[in-house]
Amino acid sequence: MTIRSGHGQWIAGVLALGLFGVALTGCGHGVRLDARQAVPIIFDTDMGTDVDDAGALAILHAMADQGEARILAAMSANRNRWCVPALDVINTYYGRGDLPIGCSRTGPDPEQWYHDSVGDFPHDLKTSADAPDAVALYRKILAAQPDQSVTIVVVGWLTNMADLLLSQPDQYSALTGRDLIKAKVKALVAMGGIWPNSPKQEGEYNFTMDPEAAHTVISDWPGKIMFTGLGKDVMTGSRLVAQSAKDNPVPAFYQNFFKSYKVSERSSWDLIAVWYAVRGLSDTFTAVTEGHCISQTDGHNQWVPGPPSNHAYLAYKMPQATLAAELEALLLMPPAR
Ligand SMILES: [Ca+2]
Repeated sequence: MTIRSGHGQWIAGVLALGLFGVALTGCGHGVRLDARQAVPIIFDTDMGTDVDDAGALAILHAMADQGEARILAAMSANRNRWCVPALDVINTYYGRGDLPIGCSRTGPDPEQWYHDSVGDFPHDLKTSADAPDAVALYRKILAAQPDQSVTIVVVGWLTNMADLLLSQPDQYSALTGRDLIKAKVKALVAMGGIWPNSPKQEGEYNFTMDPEAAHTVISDWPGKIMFTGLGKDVMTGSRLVAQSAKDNPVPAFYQNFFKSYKVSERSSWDLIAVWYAVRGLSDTFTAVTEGHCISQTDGHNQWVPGPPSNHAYLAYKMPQATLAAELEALLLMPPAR
């Protein structure tokens, strides 16, 4: 089972701020969000080891349907054969079956439970090997985008980010990976880490699954990174499973997870990362910006207070129950198609 430690030390501290958040959210999202331009975004996942990845991609599609995001691609850091078909199933349900999908050729390869439902829903990529190498696809897409425009949200291991950073000029760009990131990427949002500090020798799952990649990105990424470790106590999925349309694959994935682990709802780590990547801090979160993160090659992370750096991490402002209800409402939004 995927075990990810939480953020309990912050909860008491943010409750008072959260009450303030309720008042602000009462006015609804329409006015505020209509004023924003659609965020060009690449979704990067370890799809298949937990179910919040499916929920995260679902709400990204829902926000794209509302004009808040423009999805450029979905990428898997997990090499497992079922990951790309699972992504394709969700993209197809939301009317974006032709969205580019890339898959790591170097990442870990765990297989859990997605294949129980993939075959029940329309898709045309039958195995992860049918998708191009994620790094090549990143380079192709980034090279074609305006400068400083792309947000990358990683809700899994940092495998593809490390491989992109270390990539060399190719047919898509004469730039190295580092220079291509500097030119094109506006922000990296990375779900990972325990903030401000993980216990020694006990890093968070997304860092420890590929600790060298996490260490490379934390130490050497040439741009801004927002780390998000929030979500353990933001529970979603139960209304989705109870109320969603039968042709929606996402509740089927949640049901598989619930059955496997004998639970009826799931934490929302990855959904929160996507929400922030599209909507920003808004009245939902605050950011801790004064300091920087150092990591070790075993995947644990430490926050060193000091002057602002290219690192920040996210803290709650909205109460977690309110956030859970808003995430579930996005999960239940029918596709615009
Ligand atoms: Ca994930």
